[in-house]
Amino acid sequence: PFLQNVLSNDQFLYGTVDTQFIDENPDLFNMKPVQNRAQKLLHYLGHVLVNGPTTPIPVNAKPSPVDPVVPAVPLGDPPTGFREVLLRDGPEGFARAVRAHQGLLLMDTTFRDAHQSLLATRVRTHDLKKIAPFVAHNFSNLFSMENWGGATFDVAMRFLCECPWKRLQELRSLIPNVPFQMLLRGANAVGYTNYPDNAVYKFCEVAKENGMDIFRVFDSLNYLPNMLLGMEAAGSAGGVVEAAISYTGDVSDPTRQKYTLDYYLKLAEELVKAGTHILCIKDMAGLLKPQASRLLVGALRDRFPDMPIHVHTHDTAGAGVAAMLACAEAGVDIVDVAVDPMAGMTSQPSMGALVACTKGTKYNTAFEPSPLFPGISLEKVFDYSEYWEVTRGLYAPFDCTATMKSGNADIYENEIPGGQYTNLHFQAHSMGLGHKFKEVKKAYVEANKLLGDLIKVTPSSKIVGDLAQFMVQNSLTRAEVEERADELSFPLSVVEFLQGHIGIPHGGFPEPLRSKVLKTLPRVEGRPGASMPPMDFQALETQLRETHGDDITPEDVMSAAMYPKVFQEFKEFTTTFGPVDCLNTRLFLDGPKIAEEFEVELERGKTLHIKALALGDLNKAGQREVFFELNGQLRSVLVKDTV
Ligand code: 3PY
Ligand code: ZN
Repeated sequence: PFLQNVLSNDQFLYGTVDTQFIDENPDLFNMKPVQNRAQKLLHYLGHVLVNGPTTPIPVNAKPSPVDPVVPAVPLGDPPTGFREVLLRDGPEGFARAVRAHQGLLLMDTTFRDAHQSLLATRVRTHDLKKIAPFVAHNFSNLFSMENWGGATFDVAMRFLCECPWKRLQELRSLIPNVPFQMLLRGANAVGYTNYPDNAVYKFCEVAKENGMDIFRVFDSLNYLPNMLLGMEAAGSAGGVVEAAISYTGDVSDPTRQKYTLDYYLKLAEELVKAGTHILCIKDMAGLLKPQASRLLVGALRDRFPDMPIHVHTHDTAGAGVAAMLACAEAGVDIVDVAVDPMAGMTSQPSMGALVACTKGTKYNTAFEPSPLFPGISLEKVFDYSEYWEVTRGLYAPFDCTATMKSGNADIYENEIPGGQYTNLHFQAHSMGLGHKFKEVKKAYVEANKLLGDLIKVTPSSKIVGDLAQFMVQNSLTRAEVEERADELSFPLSVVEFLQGHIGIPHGGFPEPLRSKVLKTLPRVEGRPGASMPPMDFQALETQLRETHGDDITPEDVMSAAMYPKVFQEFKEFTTTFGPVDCLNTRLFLDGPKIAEEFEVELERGKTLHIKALALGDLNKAGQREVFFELNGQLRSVLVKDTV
């Protein structure tokens, strides 16, 4: 309002007043609009009280009423870790130090893949921030923490109504000593489809500026041109490039002839030639058996003696710890684990198990190879576990264990990635088709064969899943699909895959299926991003400023570049409901109870004291008045009852 008065005052604008001081100090007018965050949050809480959760809740369970206790952290800076080596010696020096390290290094996936696999990616920054200082102080010797990328970017905005960049910034300031790692879907960045090249480059640049260190780059078809683009983008942003070979099939089974040891070695050769700092085997479905680990890691170790090798797996069948121990014996440098209560089943193998099982061996993480790397203490893993066991309870509405009671060795047949296995299980149960899950998995196998036996990971796994669902819904067998391919209306994702929108699969596209489905539809030749026009970031920024006002950041521009509609809805949501990321998870998901008193910290030193007082009757306009006490004063909000 003040700004408007000044700018509409004729005497001020055109009169003889001396405005030199103001002319010379334009900063005087950098005024933040009144935020009214408290009132917006009351509006949100009132809305949840009246209408229930704003985020879709797949499981009929409430967040646990028990609050996690954060273990104590000593005063002062956390000990130094590998990040110091990285900042000092750069990606090459860092890779050398990792390779030279004696013993087994761990990446902790608790902040990303573990909850993506078990809790539908729903863990909020609020709960990550609380335990972050403990991690910095007690796990300074981790190789890295995976805390970003994959599905977290999309879910943060879409379902948690929080900014993914803010998560990265806040965690970075709380954990300065451990390298951060993200999952980059190559030319798909953090999305489900190919982006123009300049969008992938810019994304990596902004991620690096916000504190990201290591970029695990994969392509869902292991399509080399897409991988090279992602690697180039991560590398030129100054990041550590970890090229990841997505693993499928079984190199220990001589009858499996498509994805052989030779196939993986040749791909690794290309990635090493392209200058990757670290080589990763990304076993997204948990198919890497101990014997296959010995063969694959053993062969890579022989071929690339100086290259750090990192293995990622999922524990769906229950063989994850055995496989990771076999990898360690075969010469791997780093394996992925999750804290015990966030491990197992479709998540990573347990950190505690790996630490305990390697103790006393030369692959140990728990004894002192050097003063800089004192190793991981099992006692500290127990404390970390205690926090997560209770925190996991807050996410009961999303917990896969509501329906899934165990892992399953059938992944060796259906090859479904961990996160997708949980999703499909959820979907089958929520449609009342829980008893048909086996059928869905069988259809997945058939759909994969129809498409020519693909590497299956985001987004190719979704394409296979969409085709499987289509087959189940329409009671189609593989033979029927093949026969009637020219008349069926396939899911869009399948058609686009066959058009070449995500790249070219190993062994080429399935024929005659492709020709029958596409008929005269256009086909993308070669790498999809190469034929896409570059994204105009300047125009995008201008448009965002017009829509949302001037506090658009370069990070916002990247969010909108990746997910235009999701970003738009996220901005609209927070404009109405304020910074809901400040609410604790129970309040965010389920709202307060009447008479409940609680605190909301908006920022350091600015805390709201709120009490939910009462819910009014329905008025003629279909609204209810919700009464609160805010910092001792009575406030009310009117909420439309939509239930
Ligand atoms: C992702 O792309 O999100 C994955 O976790 C793939 O494994
Ligand atoms: Zn994974």
